[in-house]
Amino acid sequence: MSKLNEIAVAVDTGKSKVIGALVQEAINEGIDPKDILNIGMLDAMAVVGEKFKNHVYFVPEMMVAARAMKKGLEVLRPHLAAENAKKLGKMVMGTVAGDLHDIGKNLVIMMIESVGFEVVDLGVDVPVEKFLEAASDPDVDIVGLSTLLTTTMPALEEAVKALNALPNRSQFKIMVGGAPVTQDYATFVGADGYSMDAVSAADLAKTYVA
Ligand code: B1M
Repeated sequence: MSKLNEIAVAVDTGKSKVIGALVQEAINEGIDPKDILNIGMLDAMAVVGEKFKNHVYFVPEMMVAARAMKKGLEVLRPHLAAENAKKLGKMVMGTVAGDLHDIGKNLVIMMIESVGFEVVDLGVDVPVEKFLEAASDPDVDIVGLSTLLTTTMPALEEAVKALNALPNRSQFKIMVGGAPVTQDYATFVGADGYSMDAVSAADLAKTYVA
């Protein structure tokens, strides 16, 4: 079995104790960290989601897979190297109220930090008030909102509407993303931008401070 397959199996079966060593071995073998992320981990997580949808896996299996993914990311993080030493800008980001998913948000944060932003992580299940308070910091260039559940899309809409009503609205951009979010939906709720993944989120963030 290839190292990337071993990593994928470790995510799928929630092997959080061994995944860190596997990721390190893959790095030592010279495998591109982006392949470790995309092929080893993200593809495996998509399989976990499919199994959940098809009632092969249930919440406990999703939880152990998520824990393994996080452990693997801890080792991978420093290898998704910084492109920029100087600070490009400041972003605040959170997962909206009612939603506890944070792997995607954390990955977006990791990528945006890696291109030179300071990112303040507001966490998960973030109430509108917390987004508003964070956005009133005059140094903030971008407010990011993530959601993974169709049931929490209204919470995203509510938060974006409230952010749009802030008196300092012209000082920051609003970026949204997450599996159920689309460009059309982002436009509909009044966000400035949408990205479908962490790499394009970092590219988009750079355009806002260029
Ligand atoms: Co949940 N879950 N989950 N879950 N979970 C999904 C999202 C689901 C699609 C599974 C399925 O049915 N196939 C489904 C949602 C269905 C829907 O809404 N239509 C679902 C459900 C139903 C639930 C519960 C309701 C289950 C239950 O309790 N019955 C429950 C809800 C809890 C809550 O939030 N209130 C629940 C719970 C959980 C766990 C806690 C067990 C765990 C989360 C652990 C954690 O995050 N710490 C979990 C997991 C792991 C998943 C799946 C399997 C994987 C999510 C993930 O991490 N993906 C997921 C199925 C799937 O996605 N295939 C599923 C990898 C991650 C890197 O991708 O988050 O999409 P993603 O992020 C991407 C992009 O979306 C984008 O970039 C990221 C990186 O490329 N992106 C942005 C994200 N945010 C962005 C912001 C941006 C820009 C881009 O700008 C600001």
